[in-house]
Amino acid sequence: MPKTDLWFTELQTDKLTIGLRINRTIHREVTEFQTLDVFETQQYGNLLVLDGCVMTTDKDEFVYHEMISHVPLHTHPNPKNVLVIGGGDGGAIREIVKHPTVERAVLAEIDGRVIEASKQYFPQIASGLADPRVDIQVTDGIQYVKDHKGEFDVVLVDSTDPVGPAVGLFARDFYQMVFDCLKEDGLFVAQTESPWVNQGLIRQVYSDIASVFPQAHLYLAYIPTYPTGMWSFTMGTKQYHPLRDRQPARVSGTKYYTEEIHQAAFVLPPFVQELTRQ
Ligand code: SPD
Repeated sequence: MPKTDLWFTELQTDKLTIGLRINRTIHREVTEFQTLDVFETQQYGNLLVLDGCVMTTDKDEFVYHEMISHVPLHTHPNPKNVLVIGGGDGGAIREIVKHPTVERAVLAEIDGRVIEASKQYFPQIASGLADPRVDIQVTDGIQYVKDHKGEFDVVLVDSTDPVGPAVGLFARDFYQMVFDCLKEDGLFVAQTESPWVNQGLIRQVYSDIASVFPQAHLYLAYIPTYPTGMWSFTMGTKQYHPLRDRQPARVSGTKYYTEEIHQAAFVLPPFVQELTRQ
């Protein structure tokens, strides 16, 4: 089949784009909250785009979903109740339910159309949503944490970028609510964008999380379709330390996460370390 000359382009900043050659647009809609597109790319398989921003692709999704899930779940000695805010594609849930300790995994996703489109066009990413331990709540994650105090061992904030419906998920008030919805030894992780192009945001988020939680830790992973490829996650913990309390691997068959990657992810280049200085 001849290669087409159609491209999806994400304007990552006003000076930076990523371009992916596509075969076709598979799906396009405007939901109650955002635009939702699915493209078939030639390099990375199907691509999910919300409000013009790359969310995930078939081929590189495992890096993000393994790292947002297995790092916190291997920091907690016995994670039973886990909450994902956002994450409607189901990738984080798929990784969470691999943990034998997990008894309940709640998905609080504001846009039910993301869940449905993911089941239809990304079945291998959404596969974990069918696990009987999963409780899917189509609801505002901020309201959900307000209403569930002291309930969770681990919370993951698998948000979109800090525009549109996700803006409130990058705020100190929200981190305080997450603190309150965790048990007394709970911990949380949020996806916190690229150290190359979101330095102000990372500095602010790290400082906000450090002002709410006794410990804050930033770690990195390499995700080719996200702006610059270098991606950050920020962890807030009440008690456990991600390196000193790291548990032996409880899951097998991961394609990015290993015990060594867990340790190495917290080793930061000085220009990233600098973003965590108060
Ligand atoms: N610009 C990329 C930010 C995407 C973060 N969330 C991705 C959702 C995948 N579950």
